[in-house]
Amino acid sequence: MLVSMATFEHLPIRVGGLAEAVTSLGESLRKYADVMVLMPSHGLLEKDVGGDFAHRPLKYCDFRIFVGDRDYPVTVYATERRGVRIFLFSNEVLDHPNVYQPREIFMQKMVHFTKAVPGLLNVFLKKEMVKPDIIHINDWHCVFSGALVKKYFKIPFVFTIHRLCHERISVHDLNEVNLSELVDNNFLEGELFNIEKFGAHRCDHLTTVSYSYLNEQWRNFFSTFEGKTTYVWNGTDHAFWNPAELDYAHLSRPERRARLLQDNGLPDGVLFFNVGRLDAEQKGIDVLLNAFKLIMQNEVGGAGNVRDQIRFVLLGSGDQHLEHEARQLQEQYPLNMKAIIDYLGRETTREFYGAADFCVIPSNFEPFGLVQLEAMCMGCIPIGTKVGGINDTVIDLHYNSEECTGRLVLPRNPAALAQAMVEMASVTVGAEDKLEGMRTRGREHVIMNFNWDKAAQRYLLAYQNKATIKLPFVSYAEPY
Ligand code: NHF
Repeated sequence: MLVSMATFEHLPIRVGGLAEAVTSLGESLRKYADVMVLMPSHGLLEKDVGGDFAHRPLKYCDFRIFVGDRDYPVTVYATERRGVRIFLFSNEVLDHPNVYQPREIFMQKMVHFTKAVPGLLNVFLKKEMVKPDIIHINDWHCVFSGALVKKYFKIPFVFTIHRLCHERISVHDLNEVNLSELVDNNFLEGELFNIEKFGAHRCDHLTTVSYSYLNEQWRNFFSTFEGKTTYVWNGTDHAFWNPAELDYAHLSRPERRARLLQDNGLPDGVLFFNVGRLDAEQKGIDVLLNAFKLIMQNEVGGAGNVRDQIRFVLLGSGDQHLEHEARQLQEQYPLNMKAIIDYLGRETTREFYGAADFCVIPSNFEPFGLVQLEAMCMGCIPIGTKVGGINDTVIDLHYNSEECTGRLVLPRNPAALAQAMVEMASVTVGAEDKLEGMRTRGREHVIMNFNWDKAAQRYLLAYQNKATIKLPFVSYAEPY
C-alpha cells in the first residue's frame, strides 16, 4: 500500500502538536506501507537540515500552476526521513518561512498547495508508474488538495481533524483563484464556504484524535457524518520520554527536583509544572494563573497547610498579556514561582518533567494533547481538565483510586483547579507511596495504550474503510 499524507507541518517544521502527530504516524506506518509526505517547503530549503533528513532535498520535478490570471512555477524537492519520502513544494509563495502567518500569504499558500499536489501526482504517476492508494489529509488547509486528487485521480481520501477551526472562505475568493469547481452550495453559509464541512462530506473516511473530542463536537459537527466517522488516538515517543534518559537519572526524583529548583532560584518544595503555548482560548493558561493566585492568597480550603511549599514553573511563550502576567506573578511570589518565557527544546523539557511532582494541563478544550502523555511517561503526575484527549488518557484519582494515573477537573474553573492542586500537594506530604503507584502506572498506561504502532494500525483500517464504529454517544456531549 502507498499512503500519501498531505500536511502543513512535519518535523523539522513544527508549530504545534500537528507536526509531532504527522511525523510519528508516517514513521510508524512504514512498518506496514510505503509513505510519502507532501507539504509546502516553508523555507526549509534555505535552512541547514543536515540532521533531519537522510540527504539534502533534491529536485524531483517542476511544473506550472495557474492561480487567477497568473501562472507560477512550482519546483518539488524530494528527500527522506526515517524511511518516509518527503516532497517539499517550493515557489515564491510556498517558501514563505512562517507556516500560518501572515493570514494573506497563508491563504495563498493553501491555494498554491491545492494545485501543486495534483501537479506532483501527475509527474509521479509517469515517473514511478504507481498511484498512491490513499491520500491522508491533515486539517483543513489540505482539504481542497484531497478533493482534487479524489476527483482527478480517483484516489480515496481520509480526512483527519486535529482541531476543528470552522474555517470559511468566500466563494468570490475561490472563483478568483479558479477553484470554482470546488464550490458546493450545500456548504455555503451566506457567501462563505465552510471548508471542514466540505472536506468531511467529500472524504471517504473522517477521523479525529480522541473519543471525547468526537463526543464534545458530535452535535456541533461530526453527527452529520455518522457512518464514516471515527477517532484514532495519537501516541507518544516513550523511548524518548523516558526517565532513564535524564541527565540526572541516577538521582531520586526529590533530589532531581531540589537541584532543578535551585538552578532556577527557588527553594525545594512541591513542584507544579506547565509547558507549552501560553494561550487562553485553548490552553487555558489564564485559568492556571488564577488558580495559582487563589492558592497564594489562601482562598482555597487547605491551602494554608501547603501554601509555602508550592513551587510553580511555567515554561513557554505566546500571548503577550499572559507572558506579562506570569512575570508579574513571579515578582510577587519570588519564592514560589518561576516563569521561563522561552522554548528550551525537548531534552531540557524532559529534565523538567523528570523533576516535577505534577504537570498541570488546564486546557479549555484539547482534541488530543501530547503534554499529559509526555508527563505520564516521565512519572510526572498530570492534573488536567476533563476534556478531549486529556479525558481519554488520564485515569482520575476520584474515578478509580486503584488504577488512577492523575487528577481531572472540569475546565474553565480556577477554583476547582486550585483545589485539586492543593489536594495533590497535601498527598505529596503524607502518602508518597500512593503517588509512586500513579507514576509507575502512568508510564505503563501510555506505553500500552497510546503508542504510534497502535495508531498506525488503526489508520490502516480507516484507509481500508474498516474502522467505523458505532459509538455510544453519551450525555457529556453537552458543553460544560
Ligand atoms: O494533540 C495533534 C494535535 C493535538 O490537541 C492537539 C491539537 C492539535 O489541538 O493531533 O493537534
